Amino acid sequence: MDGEWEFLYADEVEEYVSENGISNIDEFFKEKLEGWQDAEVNIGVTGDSGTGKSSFINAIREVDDDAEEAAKVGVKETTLFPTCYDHPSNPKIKLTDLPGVGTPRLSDLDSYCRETNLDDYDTFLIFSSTRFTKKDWELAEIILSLKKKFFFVRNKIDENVRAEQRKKSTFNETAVLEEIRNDCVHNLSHLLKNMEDVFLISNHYPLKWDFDRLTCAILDVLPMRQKEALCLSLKAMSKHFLKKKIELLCARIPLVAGLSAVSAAIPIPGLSIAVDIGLITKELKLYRSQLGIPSEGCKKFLMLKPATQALISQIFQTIASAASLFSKYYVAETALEEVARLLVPILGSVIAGGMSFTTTYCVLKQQLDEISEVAFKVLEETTRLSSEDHHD
Ligand SMILES: Nc1nc2c(ncn2[C@@H]2O[C@H](COP(=O)(O)OP(=O)(O)OP(=O)(O)O)[C@@H](O)[C@H]2O)c(=O)[nH]1
Ligand SMILES: [Mg+2]
Repeated sequence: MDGEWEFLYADEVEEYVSENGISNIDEFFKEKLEGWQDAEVNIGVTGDSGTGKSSFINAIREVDDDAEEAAKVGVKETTLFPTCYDHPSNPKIKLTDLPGVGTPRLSDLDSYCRETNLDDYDTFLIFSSTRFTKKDWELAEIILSLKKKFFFVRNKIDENVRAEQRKKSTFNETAVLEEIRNDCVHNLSHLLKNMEDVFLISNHYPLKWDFDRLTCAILDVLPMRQKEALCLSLKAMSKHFLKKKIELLCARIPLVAGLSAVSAAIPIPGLSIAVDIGLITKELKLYRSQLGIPSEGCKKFLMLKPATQALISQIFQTIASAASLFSKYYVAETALEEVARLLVPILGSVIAGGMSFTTTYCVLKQQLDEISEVAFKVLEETTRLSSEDHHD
């Protein structure tokens, strides 16, 4: 676990409880849980003409280059004016296809910055498919002066790897990548500190090289609200990204348990507690969709191994009867101690000390663990199948 997301908005919750006690805390929890849906993220994609900016936007939006809603891709200069594209799963995630820095119409940086309104973006990706140019690093310096982050992206790595494969009988992919990385870092030495600060990607193979590391790095530079928005809007295509999602969902648990306990409606048979089952069911459904667990019977589901399909069916049954999770639930003393030690100081003894909170907290944590385990299996199987497809 990163540590960073262990308890989402812990400081703000603590401040709220110390100032207001639990008065209207349900509204406060709700805002903290749902607010990410209103957060806008604007990513500016820039770099020389033909480096693959538009193709990247299509890849991250998971649309084919020839789809109607795709950014136009071509061998001749195609992006002449800034064009904004919404992410299909969340229109508040915006990727702007910026014209290349060196295009004749905007050949000097001043007119480029004027036309592109750099202030509008949260972060920038600067693309190259060969060597980064003087204009690229001059633009990076301007972005830095605006106190914004940028990422250097060296695209079309598939072409380099393929060319090298043809040339040498002793082909060594790692050496090719290192050579390219070294060259970029050397070229941008005054702007880059580490070899990892440049991202080697191919839009045509988003599962390979640094494509995933790049999406995770973008997440890491965004403020929490936007980080949540982007993390919960992009599909997890790698174990690393899936882990990021799990960490975020886990960090929501104290908020969900708190809200469920204070707006408790349904007493659980056999237990002297009341929880909001509707809220818990909603959170379990969020785990399922966020972690890529397919619906029973759909195409993706049918491609999976029978054992994985059985685990998925079990998840659906559990979600459909969330209340039953509680009636058979026993909260171990160690869990009680953990909640008391870690969460009472933040949430206050009335919420965190209550049985409803602790039980809901433990149930959600256990369910998240179980669904996560299945999610890793699903990802592994679908990734293997799609790479087999590629080689056919
Ligand atoms: N092999 C390979 N080709 C790519 C990759 N990304 C883009 N291309 C190709 O490179 C060409 C230019 O891609 P675009 O996405 O249109 O480039 P752009 O940076 O948007 O170009 P402008 O709009 O002119 O600034 C197209 O033929 C793409 O198919 C990649 O990762 N690998
Ligand atoms: Mg373009």
